[in-house]
Parts: sequence; structure tokens; C-alpha cells
Amino acid sequence: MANIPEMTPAGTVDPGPSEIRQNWTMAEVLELFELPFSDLMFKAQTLHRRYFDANEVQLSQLLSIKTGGCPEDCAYCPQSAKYKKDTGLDAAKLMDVEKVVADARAAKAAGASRYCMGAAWSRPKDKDLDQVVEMVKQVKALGLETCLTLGMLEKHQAERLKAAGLDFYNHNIDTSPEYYSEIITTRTFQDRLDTLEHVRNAGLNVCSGGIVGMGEAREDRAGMLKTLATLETHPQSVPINMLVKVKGTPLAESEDLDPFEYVRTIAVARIMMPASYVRLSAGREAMSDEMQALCFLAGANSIFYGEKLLTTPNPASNKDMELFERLGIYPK
Ligand code: SAM
Ligand code: DTB
Ligand code: SF4
Repeated sequence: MANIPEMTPAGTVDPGPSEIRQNWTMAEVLELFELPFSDLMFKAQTLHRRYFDANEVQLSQLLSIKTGGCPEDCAYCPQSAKYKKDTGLDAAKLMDVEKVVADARAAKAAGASRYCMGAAWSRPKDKDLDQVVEMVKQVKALGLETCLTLGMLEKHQAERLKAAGLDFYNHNIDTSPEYYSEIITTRTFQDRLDTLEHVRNAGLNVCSGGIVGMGEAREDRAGMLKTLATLETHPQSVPINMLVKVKGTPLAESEDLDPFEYVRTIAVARIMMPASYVRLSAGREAMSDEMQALCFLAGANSIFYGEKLLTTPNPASNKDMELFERLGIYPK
């Protein structure tokens, strides 16, 4: 396979001419997915160690600054207004700046390096951004990296957020172009790509990944990673979420994905985008310590930290710190 490091019999690696590339083909991606597990892990680890300290993991803490009542119909999401009567999730308006900053201060004290604020909007209005810009400025002043996920953005909005000092914008493509309409009907895959372009062109760091375990085929997982790795530049951060099955959402009864297939997805992301942070994202609450260790071995080097994601639980910080201690991992 072109440009993928090959193992010599002695187990050393020939790096090949260019490891960071945007010309991945589906055949190459599927070939990676089909490797024997040990060979895939070895390739992923080899690349991981070339670009990163393999024992260092970055910690991002999330806060839902505006919860529920979203007009989109993402089948995995408890925040869509469409499933409200079945999920029972209470909507909440945009939080006060002071409350957000207090939570960010606590996140920093607990060891987080990045603070990510999420809003259940399809696309923010310009006047919504006034308050959000203030949050970014004050959170940044605490010495934290800042990230926002607010839905689709116009070019001028991305530029405004960059000017306010925002570091990252999260906008997931969620799945393959082919499977997208099975999951979301209120917007298109191209809408997501357009926002990513505005974010990238504004000079913001891009955080973009997706969700597995939504009943998609391996081809869809491969197609999702191919889309990410063939963007003009690789997203600096790639969250790979395992579906959190929330009662009342259309995907609540989805079949469990083979855990090894999740680990494979992380490993393939690591190989395709070797210099990017790959995040072991939502779904850790349902994973064993051993499973998480396999994900770190596969090249995951970032997690969501703190006891809540947006609306669902995440492992407690002290539990994560204990696991890090047992594995010799240290936070970035
Ligand atoms: N509304 C904005 C948007 O969709 O771009 C931002 C917030 S939205 C909740 C952020 C991301 O969370 C989604 O793109 C999706 O990838 C992820 N997500 C939402 N619900 C999830 C679930 N039940 N399991 C895993 N990931 C989920
Ligand atoms: C991402 O990739 N995962 C995060 C974040 N980006 C915004 C969200 C996960 C949400 C899980 C379901 C919930 O807590 O509502
Ligand atoms: Fe709304 Fe985002 Fe949830 Fe989709 S994922 S329903 S856009 S909050």
C-alpha cells in the first residue's frame, strides 16, 4: 500500500515518503480496517510515537451552555426538540457568562487543558454570539484553550469567533456521506463541509469527527475517516464518539458495535491523520478500563474529562486519574 510505513522483518519501520497526506482512497482505508488486529495496532502505535509522546493524553472538559430544543432531527441526539416527549429532556436557555466561567475555573483546577462549550443550535444568530464571545474571552483569560460547538456557521461568524480569541471549533461530520441521510434529514453533509471550510479559512483549529455504533457498515466508518483525512488540511482534533444510546431517541435500541471495531476505527484514524489528536470521546462511561487502555494503545491521545458530557454522564475525574496512574499516562 502506497506511503504507509512497512514493517521490516526486524520490526523496524520504513516511514515512506509522506505520512501526512490528503489523497487516501477507499480501498486503502478498507485495507487498513481489514488488517489483522495486531498488525493494525503496530502500525498505529508506530506512527503515534513518531508524532506524539505516547503516554500523554489531552483533557477537554465539556459544558452544555444551551441545552435542548434543537430544530434539527439528528437521530442520536437527546437535544432534538423532535424527541422531547420521549426523552423528557428539559431545555435550558443560554447560560449566564459568570456561571460558565465558574465551571471553567473548576475544570482547570481538576486538570483540564481545554474547555469546550456546546449549544443545541442548528446555527447561531449573530446576536447569540455576543454572549458567547464574552464566554470565550473570559475562559481564555483563565489560561484554558477554548472550543465551541454551536452548529453551522457563516463565514463572518467564524471570523468573529477567531477575532475573539477562540482556539478550536467542533463540528462533526458524524458518518459517511452515504449514510448521512439515514441519521439526519434536516441538513446535508455538504452543509457540514461548508461550515468546516469557513472555520478552517478563518484560521481556527478544526475539531471534527463522528459517531460509530449507529448501525452503519464498516464502509461508512471508512468513508467518514476518508472524508476527514481528505479535507484540505486534517482536522487538528478528531473525536471518535461511540454512540451513547439515549432512551427516547430513534437510535436508543441500536445494536452494540463490536468493541474491537471501535478500537480499529481509532487506529485507522491515527494512521490516516498521524499528527492530529484523536479523541476517545463519548461512550467511555460504558467502556471497561481494559477497553480504554486498548484505545490509548491504538493511538487515542485525548478524552472528554469531567463527570458530564453535554447531557449524559461521563466517568468521574478521580476515576480517570486512577486509570491514568495505573497506565502511566499523564495529562497534557
Ligand atoms: N448542535 C451542534 C451540532 O450538532 O453541531 C453542537 C452540539 S452537538 C450535541 C455535538 C456533537 O455531539 C454531534 O455532532 C454528535 O457528533 C455528538 N453527539 C450528540 N449526541 C450524541 C450521542 N448520543 N452519542 C454520541 N455522540 C453524540
Ligand atoms: C463531540 O464529538 N462529542 C461531544 C462534543 N463533540 C460536543 C458531545 C457528546 C455528546 C454525548 C451526548 C450528550 O451528552 O448529550
Ligand atoms: Fe441539534 Fe446538534 Fe443535537 Fe443535532 S446534534 S439535534 S444539531 S444539538
